[in-house]
Amino acid sequence: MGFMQKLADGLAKAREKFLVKLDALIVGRKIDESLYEELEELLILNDVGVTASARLLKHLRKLVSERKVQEGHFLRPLLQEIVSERLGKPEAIELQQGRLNVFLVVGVNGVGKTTSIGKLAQYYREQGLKIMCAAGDTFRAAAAQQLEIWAERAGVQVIAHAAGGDPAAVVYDALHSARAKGIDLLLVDTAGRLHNKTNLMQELGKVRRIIEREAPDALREILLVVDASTGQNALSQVREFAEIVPLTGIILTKLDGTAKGGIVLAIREEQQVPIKLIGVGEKASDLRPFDPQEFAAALLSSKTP
Ligand SMILES: Nc1nc2c(ncn2[C@@H]2O[C@H](COP(=O)(O)OP(=O)(O)OP(=O)(O)O)[C@@H](O)[C@H]2O)c(=O)[nH]1
Ligand SMILES: [Mg+2]
Repeated sequence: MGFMQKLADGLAKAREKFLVKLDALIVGRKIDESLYEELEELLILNDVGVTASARLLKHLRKLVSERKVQEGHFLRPLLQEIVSERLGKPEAIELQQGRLNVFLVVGVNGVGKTTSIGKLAQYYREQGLKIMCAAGDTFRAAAAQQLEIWAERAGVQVIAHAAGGDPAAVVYDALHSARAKGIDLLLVDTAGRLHNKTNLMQELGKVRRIIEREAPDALREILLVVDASTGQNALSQVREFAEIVPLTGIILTKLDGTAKGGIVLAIREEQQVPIKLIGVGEKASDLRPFDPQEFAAALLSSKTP
């Protein structure tokens, strides 16, 4: 199965729900003020958010007048064009060869941090890299075991301490072990934390400082995992985590489970942090680099790939 097909399958819920409504709205109508208003409402209902929807509509009006379009059904390809343009270029994750790279993975409870680390471990292992995972979630009893299951599947080592320990100590040990073993990539899992719990957020700051201190220049990515089905709440998660650690990218998970894909646009328009990876399922191969063009096509193209 090709990538586009898999992505379209992953986005099937969002695609069906949105496209059926979009087509019902635009097909057979003339483009006028009330159509724009209803379209804006539809975008807002699909998690695009008020700010991003307004910008999209402004862009759409401009294209419509430039191209002298009058029929509603032309709006769909125009929207696809606008969405892929506004989402910009893909932002790839790049590793430095021949030295230790560290990814710190953070986010609120249950968004898919551990699963995404498992998927990343498998992906990079298949690329021939030496991978290690650090079980920085010492909070939840079963967290380390969950990581170990993924790691075993991928054939990579996990550094873990007893539950209740200090995550910074786990990370400290993992960094030293990774150095000694010539590891290319260390993936650091962390406990799910609510962004309004100050002490847990401070702990995250500490983990980051340990990495910067023990392995200067190794911290390649600080990835915030966000569940696509949380809607506009995702925006405040990005904002709050970015205040504690300098986020380099977002992993947007569970896009397969949401009937709304609009959060991708809301994040893009309202936050500085790029979406780098998307999760469209629970299998190891269901974590993908985020490609705006492909995403726009999978969501809006009339041709199912
Ligand atoms: N459908 C779908 N499920 C996902 C995806 N990513 C993760 N999940 C599921 O989401 C659930 C939670 O995933 P975890 O990886 O345990 O999340 P977590 O952020 O580590 O959770 P805590 O450690 O408890 O904070 C699991 O059942 C995963 O299989 C995805 O892209 N799509
Ligand atoms: Mg976890």
